[in-house]
Amino acid sequence: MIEVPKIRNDSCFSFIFAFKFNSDMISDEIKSRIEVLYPQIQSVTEEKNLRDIHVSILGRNGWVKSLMERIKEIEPQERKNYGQMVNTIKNDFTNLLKEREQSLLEEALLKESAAAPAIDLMLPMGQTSKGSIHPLTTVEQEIINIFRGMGFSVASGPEMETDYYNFEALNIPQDHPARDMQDTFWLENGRLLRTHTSPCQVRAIEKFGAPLRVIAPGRTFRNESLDASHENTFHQVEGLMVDKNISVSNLIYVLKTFLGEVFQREMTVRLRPGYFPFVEPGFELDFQCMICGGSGCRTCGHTGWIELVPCGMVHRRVLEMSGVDPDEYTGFAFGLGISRLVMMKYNMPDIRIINRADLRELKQFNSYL
Ligand code: FA5
Repeated sequence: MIEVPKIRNDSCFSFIFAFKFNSDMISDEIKSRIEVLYPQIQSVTEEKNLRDIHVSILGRNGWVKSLMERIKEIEPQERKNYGQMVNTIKNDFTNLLKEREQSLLEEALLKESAAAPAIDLMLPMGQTSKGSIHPLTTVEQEIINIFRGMGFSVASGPEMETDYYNFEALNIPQDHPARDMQDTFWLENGRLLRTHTSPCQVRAIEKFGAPLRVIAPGRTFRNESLDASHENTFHQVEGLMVDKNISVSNLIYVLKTFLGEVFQREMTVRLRPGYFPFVEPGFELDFQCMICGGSGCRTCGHTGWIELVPCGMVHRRVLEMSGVDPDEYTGFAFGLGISRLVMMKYNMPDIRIINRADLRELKQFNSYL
């Protein structure tokens, strides 16, 4: 037997050395190859060199493969032993190479962390910026909470609408001059970007019937020239209440309660006539200017009133077209511009700040969150 001093105790290589073949030439050759390879693997320091050794032993044209091919040179009665031995060599070298690879990796990591500058865990943290909720989202959520408290559910509708829901079903037929009240983005597929949230009224009545109390907040789009109070993409919230005996008093009560909650004070409101084909009568609800208390100032254009919510009693044709009997049910609807409400609540000088998403601008309004 050959003495192999460096072979580990737990290695199966010792088992190999116990083999005796009739072909001494082969067994001696195997043993001396192991004697060379084993210390070579143990002492390799470069990952690349280890990979080369791996290929030379276990690769497609490696040593183990050539050992397999030599089985024909072995006496038939010894072939089983020989095959077993070649398998053992294969498994042992596979494990040995894997272990060495792992220890090289650990050595490299240790070297890397020793070279890296030490981290002082006691150093104070640098300035980190905390995210916050967009003012528009805050106001929209506030609106939802207030109306939920009054028994309203939240509905929605698609931003890409059909002519039918955006106009026809709201009593605005083709060629009706009211179509020009809202400059529309028409799409190539014949649809349009909804110009208001009022289509949600129709969709909600069709879906849920009467009685009904819903609000529908969402994005709306108009092909308008932009200025400090006009955006082409802005948010509205539609409100709708349909039931027996609903009157203008219910409308005033709900909107007055809503505004009182939003501005956290008793609000003085008034209704002026307003024209919208889907309500009859139609109104503009104004509230008394909070800056001057109604005596007139720059904010309210010296009128003492600020225009806020277009609204009215749902037109009987709209109820009819949506499948509700207007002799049995009546209702009110309103369409509030949320983006304008955000401006007022946060004292925002320009509506375009809302969509521009410039943190330097938006940060000014975080203190309200
Ligand atoms: C409407 O859109 C109606 N659908 C509202 C309505 C609903 C009336 C139900 C009756 C019953 P109007 O075009 O006035 O109405 O728009 C409603 C609100 O949206 C305005 O008061 C304003 O606050 C806001 N708004 C309108 N255009 C713009 C714009 N370009 N940028 C920002 N806000 C706008």
